[in-house]
Amino acid sequence: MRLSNYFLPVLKENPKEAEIVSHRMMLRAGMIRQQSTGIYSWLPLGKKVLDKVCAIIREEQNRAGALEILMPTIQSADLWHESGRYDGYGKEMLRIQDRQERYMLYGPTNEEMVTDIFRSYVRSYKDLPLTLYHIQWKFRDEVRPRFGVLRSREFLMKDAYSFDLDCKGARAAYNRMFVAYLRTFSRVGLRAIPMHAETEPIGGDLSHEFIILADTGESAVFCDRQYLDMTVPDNDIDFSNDAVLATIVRQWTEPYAATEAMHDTDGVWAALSASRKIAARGIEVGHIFHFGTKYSEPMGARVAGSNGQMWPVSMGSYGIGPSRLVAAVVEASHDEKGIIWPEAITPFHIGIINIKPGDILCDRFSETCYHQLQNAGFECLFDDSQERTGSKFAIMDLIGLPLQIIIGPRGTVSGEVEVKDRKSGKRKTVSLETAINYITGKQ
Ligand code: 5CA
Repeated sequence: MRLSNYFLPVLKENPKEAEIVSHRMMLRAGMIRQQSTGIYSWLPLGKKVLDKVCAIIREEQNRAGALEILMPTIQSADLWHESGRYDGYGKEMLRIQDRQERYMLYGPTNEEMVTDIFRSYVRSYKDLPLTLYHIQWKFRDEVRPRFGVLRSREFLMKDAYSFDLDCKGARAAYNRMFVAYLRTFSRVGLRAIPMHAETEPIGGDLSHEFIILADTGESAVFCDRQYLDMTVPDNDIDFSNDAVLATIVRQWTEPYAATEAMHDTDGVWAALSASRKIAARGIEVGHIFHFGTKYSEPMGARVAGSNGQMWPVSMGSYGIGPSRLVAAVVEASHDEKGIIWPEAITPFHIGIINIKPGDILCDRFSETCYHQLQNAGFECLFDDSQERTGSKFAIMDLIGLPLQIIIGPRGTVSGEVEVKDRKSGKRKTVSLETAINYITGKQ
């Protein structure tokens, strides 16, 4: 992509409404634009990152055996009357009336709707286990929307829902999602710690929040330092082996980890040595729940067991906020100059800066570099603009692509370009050929 053909509305000044780094940098890098309180548009650079995050989430959901569907954003209030949640949900729910004066709502979550889908088709335990998920916008009229897309009113959610004949099956489904979450967050470049958590307003008796440690996090969290060294299961993990998954979940839940609401200052925490205690702030990027028959019972989602008797299915729900996750990555990975994208979700792999467009050698080198890297499958953002050199460097650092190739008149006369690693800031002067071979050889 040539910058001259792109839409990258970077801001020179720090937007004053942005209190935390991720909000500030996402606005400055032209990733998002606020349209109304807690409601954002995603501009090209932001949309690319969001799509990459969703692609990783999808891969891991599919690997864990979940099936993708797409449910609407607008729901009928009738379903929520059936589950008994319509009144209790309070002002967070955006309630709408259509032209027929039917009561509708903009979905804050989809337990009711997915339970309705399930009960319409599934009758037998032979069709279980079943886990359905979708990635869809949600609306919650939060009391305090803030920090940009970290806590917005409209936000993207991946929500999965599991259906099993009994509690044992539901626990296995919970474990599959638990392990899928460990892998998902690790793949986007984050260390997420599963912590015992409250179950409201979804309900149930077992729940974990996946938390990223960050000073700007909204909640106080407490955990064992051991979590920072634990190894995430690799991609040949067998999701059909319940015993293996249960062992992994046990390992990842044994060391102490709790959100403020569940924190017990006595017992295990008190016994931990001071050097192992982490009392910090955290961002919740995922939340999983087992709630048994809370929805299947009142909504009549029953299946026949092996003896023919009908049972309400045992359910769980599993959420990740992809839009929040993008901001969480920025919180975790930046420096004073801007964002530093992890390889897996960077909007472009390489930034190519032509310092002097119009100069014959600079143009030739830049074009060769751009074409060869694009052809080798790398996504490149090629700054072919007439901006000042300082400003080109600042923008490239701000948008945080992992690798930069800087092509200027001084180097090109001796056939050389500069390769800069965004994270370490280290620069190397090498021939154009060496630079291209080095990068393409990394594939
Ligand atoms: N139905 C369940 C699980 S599918 C549920 O709604 N869980 S939740 O309320 O915990 O939300 C799931 C995830 O959505 C959270 O972990 C968080 O990553 C994201 N999320 C929740 N509220 C917001 C918000 N206001 N802004 C951005 N992301 C949010």
